[in-house]
Amino acid sequence: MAVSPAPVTEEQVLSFQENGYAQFDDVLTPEELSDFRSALADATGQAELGYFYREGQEYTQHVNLWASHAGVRRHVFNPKLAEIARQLSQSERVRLWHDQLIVKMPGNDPSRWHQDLPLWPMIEAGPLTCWLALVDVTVEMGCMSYIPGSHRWGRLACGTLPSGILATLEGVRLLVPEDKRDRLEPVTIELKAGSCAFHDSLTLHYAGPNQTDKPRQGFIINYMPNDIRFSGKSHVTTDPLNLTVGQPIAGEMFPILASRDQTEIARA
Ligand SMILES: O=C(O)CCC(=O)C(=O)O
Repeated sequence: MAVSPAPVTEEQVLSFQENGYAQFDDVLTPEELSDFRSALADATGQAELGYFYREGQEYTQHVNLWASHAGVRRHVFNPKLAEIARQLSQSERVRLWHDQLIVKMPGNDPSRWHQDLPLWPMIEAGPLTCWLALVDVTVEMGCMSYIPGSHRWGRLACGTLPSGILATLEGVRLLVPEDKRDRLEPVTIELKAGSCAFHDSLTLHYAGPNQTDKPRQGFIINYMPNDIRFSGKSHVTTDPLNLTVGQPIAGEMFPILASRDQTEIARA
């Protein structure tokens, strides 16, 4: 895949820093989107690939398809998306943390409000997520919402509340700093297929239920700046790797996808 300059403006970087998320329209060409969807259909049709798969009430998740399917890998390594991640995170280089094909089936529940970082085995903050729409994603299908500025509120104790409470904004009020409670104004973002939104791993986010009869298909690429260290927390991506606490999360499972130094970038 040819390297093309990433379409990131200074305004988008500033907006990401201020709000903790940013929207990018039409990042994939129609050809890229169609090829990506075909590759995903091929990968998910091969049970023998042996990647992590989970069906839940909120969505179905296929994790790290990149590692076993070359067609998917070419799109996960897309230099355009990775360079956006690098510029938004203001880092020298970004690595792949993991990928997820995420399908909210008709009738699936809301994806509860949470931050990503407390769920991940990382000492430092800084990772970020690209949520790419593989189909047009509307409010009725359960598009994503973000709470602007919440990435500056530190790691919140999302996991300590009874299950279900965080399906509503009322639940979020129990978590956030007291002076923010009465001023929670989520922004909901509908995306056309081939468009995406990036969010910081500390940004509170949520997706509504799928109230349509069509699956809501999205693809998530989680990136991390170099130099993020392992905290010891269990995670499907790091569990098989026997990392020691404090060790940088690096190596072949976490390829460099964008760098100021082009020679460091991994090839799909
Ligand atoms: O796609 C969804 O419904 C939720 C996605 C999510 O939580 C995430 O990107 O971290």
